[in-house]
Amino acid sequence: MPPQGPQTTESWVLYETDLNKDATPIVPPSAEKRKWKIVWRNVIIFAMLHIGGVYGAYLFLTKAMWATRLFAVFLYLCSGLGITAGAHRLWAHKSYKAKLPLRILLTAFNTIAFQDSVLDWARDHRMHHKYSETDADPHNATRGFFFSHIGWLLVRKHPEIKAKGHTIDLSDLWADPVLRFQKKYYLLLMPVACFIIPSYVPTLWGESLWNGYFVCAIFRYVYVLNVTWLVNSAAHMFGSKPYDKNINPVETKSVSLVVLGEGFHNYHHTFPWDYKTAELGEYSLNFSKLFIDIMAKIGWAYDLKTVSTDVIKKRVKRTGDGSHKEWGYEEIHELSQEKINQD
Ligand code: ST9
Ligand code: ZN
Ligand code: ZN
Repeated sequence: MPPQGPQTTESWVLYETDLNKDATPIVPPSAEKRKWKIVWRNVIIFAMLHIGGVYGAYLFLTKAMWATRLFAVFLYLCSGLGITAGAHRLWAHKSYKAKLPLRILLTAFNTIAFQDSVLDWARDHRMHHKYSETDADPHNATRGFFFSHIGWLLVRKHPEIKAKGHTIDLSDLWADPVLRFQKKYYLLLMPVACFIIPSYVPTLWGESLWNGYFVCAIFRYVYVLNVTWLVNSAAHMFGSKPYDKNINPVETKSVSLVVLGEGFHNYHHTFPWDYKTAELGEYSLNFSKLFIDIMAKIGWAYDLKTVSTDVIKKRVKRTGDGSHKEWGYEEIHELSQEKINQD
């Protein structure tokens, strides 16, 4: 039986330190009910964006020129890397370092993605890791799929987020002039990068501005938002836990493919400093790793952090759920068989 108790950050921290690793997996308790302060402006904007996104998907599949379709995919990859290789792995987790040209490139890509400035994104994400599955986690997945996917952007934040926010140190990010520039001019840069340029460029090869807008701006934007949100929702719910059975995040290959390698979420929450955000980081399922490796080859990325096989193996055996393909049930079974034979 998982322990029951009021859902506060403190109580969950207590459970964590009290973990008996051999006992039934201890999952974070569900959040207590709360009174929502709905932000209707966001509800209306996101509803309209999604209607426009569905129409854009229809144009993408049926009417857009091939060059326009390819450009939309190109923008998906660029803006996706601005989140994965940029806001997430470089800035929120400092899992590698980047020279100025790469920081400028990733900030530009990140602005195309319009998920708010890197400084704001990284602040919420550091909270998500530090206070995972509690009210101080902006997209607390114990509130269910809808809340962790999009709902958290439709309501005022929980007071715990603002109360505990001061425990997050962002001085390393504020020290970067590129990020300060993005934050200062965000309301000018974002519309140009996310909507105006993506809509205009396809007219250069004869596409209509209408198709350019709905396919390369709206559909592409809504698509990237939704696949990103899947990491907060699906990747905290449906999958296996080979590295740590005591947390909610899971491994999900299908999500990983569309989020450029960010679906190995049980691994990522266990070893958040690994630049691969996955144990193996095969390129086919981890386009972001391919990108960072190429950047490292040309000298723009350096000090790539990772985790040794030995540390991973020990952790898998200590806290994994047995589903690890090399050190899972069979190896655990063999070890216990050996022990029985010795006794
Ligand atoms: C978007 C973000 O979609 C998506 C993030 C997803 C993260 C996924 C992570 C998964 C791993 C990576 C996988 C990547 C995969 C990518 C694949 C790509 C192919 N700490 O926020 P406010 C304080 S954005 C400390 O307004 P409200 C602070 O004082 C979409 N303090 O709260 C703040 O003032 P300031 C586009 C904090 O009023 C003040 O509170 N953007 C913290 O409750 C007010 O903050 C939108 O649609 C903190 N963490 O409003 C905008 N947070 O900022 C949506 C707050 O001046 N957001 N404070 O310092 C909003 O409209 C509002 O934030 C709200 C809450 C209505 C949701
Ligand atoms: Zn993370
Ligand atoms: Zn997570």
